[in-house]
Amino acid sequence: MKFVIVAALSVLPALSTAHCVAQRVRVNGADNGQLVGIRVPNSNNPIQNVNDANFGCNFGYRTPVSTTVINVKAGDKVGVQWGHVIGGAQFANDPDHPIAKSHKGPTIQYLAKVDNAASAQPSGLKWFKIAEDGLDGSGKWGVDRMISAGGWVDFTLPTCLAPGQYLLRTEIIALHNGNKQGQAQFYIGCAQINVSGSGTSAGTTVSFPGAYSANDPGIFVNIYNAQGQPTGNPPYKIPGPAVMTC
Ligand SMILES: [Cu+2]
Repeated sequence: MKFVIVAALSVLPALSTAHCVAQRVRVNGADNGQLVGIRVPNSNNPIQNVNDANFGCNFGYRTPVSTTVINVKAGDKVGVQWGHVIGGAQFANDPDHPIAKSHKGPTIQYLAKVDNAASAQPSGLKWFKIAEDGLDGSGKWGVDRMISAGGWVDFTLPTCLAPGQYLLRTEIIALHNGNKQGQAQFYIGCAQINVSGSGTSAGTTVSFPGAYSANDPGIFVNIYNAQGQPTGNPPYKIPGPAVMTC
């Protein structure tokens, strides 16, 4: 038995980091490619402090950071792909790719207007929400749908969105430890986009850090019952402002 225990411990470090990282952007189904037009952190570790100075676009980017700004039109369908590690699966049949199934929670998308999406600094920006996917009536979470879609989260850019350059802040909140304050996991990435169109609108803006608090009912929340099964009880209130409408 001793042998078995030692063998199990030796694989724990790899398996214990069942996290994820955003790494690809597609527009109307056309994939721009790995690490193109998106700032990708070297680590797949989450941020847990909602007041972290890097809550805007995460930190420790894989270098060189892409200089690509992805052209999109208001109304386009945009998708971001998440994976367990940069490159996707960590090994063949990786059960934690694109993310561990336990990591249930919402997927959320924000935009911030910038002068130059390739060079813009993420701190001090004004973010507005353009899409979100939380808990539906069948007990499925945004993360469940992301896993079913091979790591992709697709959403539609508002048709009335004003043209210009934006940082697209893509986020997953993993709530498996959300019953303990400060233990929700925030996965964040920022894509660099240039929107064309004739719209004039934006949504209600918030700051990151600033928009979330550790005791927000969508962050400090128990989503599993005493048997470790998802409680699956809507309504679940996704953190942040309302999604922009046209
Ligand atoms: Cu994790």
